[in-house]
Amino acid sequence: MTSTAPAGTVRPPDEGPRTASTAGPGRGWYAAGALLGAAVGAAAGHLVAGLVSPDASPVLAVGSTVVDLTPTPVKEWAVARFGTADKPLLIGSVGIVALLLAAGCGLVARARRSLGLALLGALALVSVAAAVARPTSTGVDLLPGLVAAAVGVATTAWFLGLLDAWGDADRDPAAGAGADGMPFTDGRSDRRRVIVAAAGLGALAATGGALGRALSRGGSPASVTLPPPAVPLPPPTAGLEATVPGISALRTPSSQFYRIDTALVIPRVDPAGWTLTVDGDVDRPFRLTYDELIAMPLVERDITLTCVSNEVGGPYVGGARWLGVLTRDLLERAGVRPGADQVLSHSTDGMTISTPVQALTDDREAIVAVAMNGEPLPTRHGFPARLVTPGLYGFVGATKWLSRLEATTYAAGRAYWTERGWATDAPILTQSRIDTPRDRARVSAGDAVVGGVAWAQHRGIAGVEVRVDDGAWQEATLGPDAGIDHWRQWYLPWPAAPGRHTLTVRATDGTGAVQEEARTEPFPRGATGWHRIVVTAG
Ligand SMILES: Nc1nc2c(c(=O)[nH]1)N[C@H]1C(S)=C(S)[C@@H](COP(=O)(O)O)O[C@H]1N2
Ligand SMILES: [Mo]
Repeated sequence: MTSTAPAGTVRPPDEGPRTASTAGPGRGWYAAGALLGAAVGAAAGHLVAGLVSPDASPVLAVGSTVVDLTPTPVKEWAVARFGTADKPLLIGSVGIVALLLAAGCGLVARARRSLGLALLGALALVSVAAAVARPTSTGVDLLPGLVAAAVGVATTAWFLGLLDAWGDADRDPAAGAGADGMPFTDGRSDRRRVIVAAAGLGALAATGGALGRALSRGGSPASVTLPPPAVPLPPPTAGLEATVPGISALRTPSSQFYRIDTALVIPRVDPAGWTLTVDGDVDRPFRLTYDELIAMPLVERDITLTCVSNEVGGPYVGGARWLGVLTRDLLERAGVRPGADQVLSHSTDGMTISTPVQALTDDREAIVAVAMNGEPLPTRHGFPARLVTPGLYGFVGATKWLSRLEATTYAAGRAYWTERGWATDAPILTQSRIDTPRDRARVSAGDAVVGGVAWAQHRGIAGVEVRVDDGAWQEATLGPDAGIDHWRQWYLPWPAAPGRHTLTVRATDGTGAVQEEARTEPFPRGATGWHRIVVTAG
């Protein structure tokens, strides 16, 4: 259409190079053209997804499928190596691979136009398949990928048409001259047109992508007001952090709280449309709105969460004060039938987590939490509601963006992580960590202090001991007690002699059991072993 050569022009037989520029656009231009077309298509898909279904965005849908298909050891490695940065890295890698494949389609299209464009379309359809295969998908999830395919192929076809025109003009300077009145342009104006078009497509892709991102943001924690607790705890006591520099705070600020989940885009759930369903093997299934949930009696609980993937000495543990409704109240209201032994909890993003009925109804007082550290749950920690089960690792008791509690049996339904080989029953193992000094730190000889945290949720910490080199175990001083479901700070003054020292810590839980010494990997039921660091005093 924008070609300067009339439609249907028959190219002259190859007359061989006439001037240096007779080659027209090189292969790189065709690769770049398809890459740009694909980027514009992906941006269009992202934009449509932002309007109708954020998770169905082409790149994100493929990314989520990659996460789900990744073997457990690789996932563990990624979490250990990159922490929360594993998400942007994954999205980036999926995007780069997709763009490289698109560039390849451009090279094919240079020689065989329809084949190249068909391959590009097929590439986009992979994202449609990924979006539809998501556990939470609905018919509307087809749309973003289809739009991406159509826009991507059409844009690429148009751009490659411009390249053809440039090539034709280079081969037949007269045609180029006719267009802008300058003889012997060798397709220079076509070249200019191509460059402007490329820049335009780049800008279009960036704007569409950004707009789609803005659109996927929904309800926010700032929009809700919570009633005071019916069963409040005494105001939080001060921890050791004021007196022992470098020790973990007794209560982890929400902004510093670890985050572990499979969500590429943090689900943004509008509390106005959200409901919590309690059903399955129950006598009286019911559904609550957000307002109905927070109108139930709210209790305050100090609970430390721990991820099963946490290595000895690792960071995936944090303590907070939560506000929520007892799961016991919810399950009693529904009337769980005698045969049910598992509650399968579902999240708005399709996660399933399985928790023993026992743990959700006994005196440990698990809750459906709506607030953390005195504020509505942050979006990344599960707004508007999440499960918090004292004593169980997060993957079996801490469902974020909770939407449903389904009473069932372990025999009847398997949860996400169970499918991937993790333990079905995973109580948190006793652990202790040295926060200060840091591993490999230099400390001044003389009056040093060793300090850290220890946890054995729902058994409590009875004592912590520290050993310097091969010396005797020394009893550390424990910090304030925030209950058996919370971690405990500890410290030990240490008159450090000059030189290199190994410091080891171990805890004893409330039942009198000493923390296991033998080192094991986190998979499949949590790491055991004593935390040990090396420091130099001088
Ligand atoms: N919806 C959803 N909930 C989830 C997960 C998830 O991937 N998706 N991960 C679980 C795991 S493995 C842990 S350790 C905790 C972490 O909670 P946090 O991110 O608030 O610290 O959330 C749990 N709840
Ligand atoms: Mo976890």
